[in-house]
Amino acid sequence: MAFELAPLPYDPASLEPYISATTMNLHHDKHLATYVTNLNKLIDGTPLASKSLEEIILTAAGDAEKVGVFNNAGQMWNHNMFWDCLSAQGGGAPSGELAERITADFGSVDAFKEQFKAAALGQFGSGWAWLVVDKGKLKVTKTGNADLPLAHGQTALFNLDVWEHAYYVDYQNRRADYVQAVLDRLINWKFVAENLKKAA
Ligand code: MN3
Repeated sequence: MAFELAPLPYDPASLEPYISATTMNLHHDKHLATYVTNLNKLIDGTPLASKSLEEIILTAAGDAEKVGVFNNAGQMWNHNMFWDCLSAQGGGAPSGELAERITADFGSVDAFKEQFKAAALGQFGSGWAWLVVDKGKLKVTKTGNADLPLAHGQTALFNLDVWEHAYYVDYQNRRADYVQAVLDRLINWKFVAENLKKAA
C-alpha cells in the first residue's frame, strides 16, 4: 500500500513569528510531499511495497543500490517526527525524568542546548541535528542529508531540520538564529519526554 502525506498536526501559522506559515506550507506541501511521491514510485511493485517505513529504512541502509529509497524513506520518517518536535506552546525548560536525564548526561539543560547548537551549526550542508538515546545515554548527534539515528542503532528523542528549506525564507543564511529560536521558543519538551518514556 502506498504511503500517504499526513497533514501537519497543527495550523501552519501557529509557529509564527519564529517559523512562518509560508515556510511550513512549502516544507510540508512541497518538500515532504515530493519525498512521499518519490518513495512510492521507487517501491511500487517491489517487495518493499508491503513493508513499514522503518523496515524499508533498515533494509535500504547501507545498500548502494537503494540509496534513493533510503533518502526518500529517511526524509519521510525525519519530517513526520520533526513536525511534532515543534509546538506553539514549546520552549522553556524540560521537567521530570527528562530534565534529570539531561542534567545527568550533559551537566545542565544549558549545556545540552550548547552541544545541540554546535551540532546543528557544525552540520556542513543539508542534514539534521538530534537528541538520541545511545546505549542508555542521552547524546547529541548530527546526520547528513536523510540519514537518521534508526540506521545507527540509536533511538531519536528530538530532531531539527537544518536543510536550508527549513529556514531560508525566514532567516536567510542565519542558521544560528533559527536554531536558537527553536531551542528557546518551539522545542516540544512534552513530545521529547514521551519519546524518552517509550525508549525505556
Ligand atoms: Mn525538511
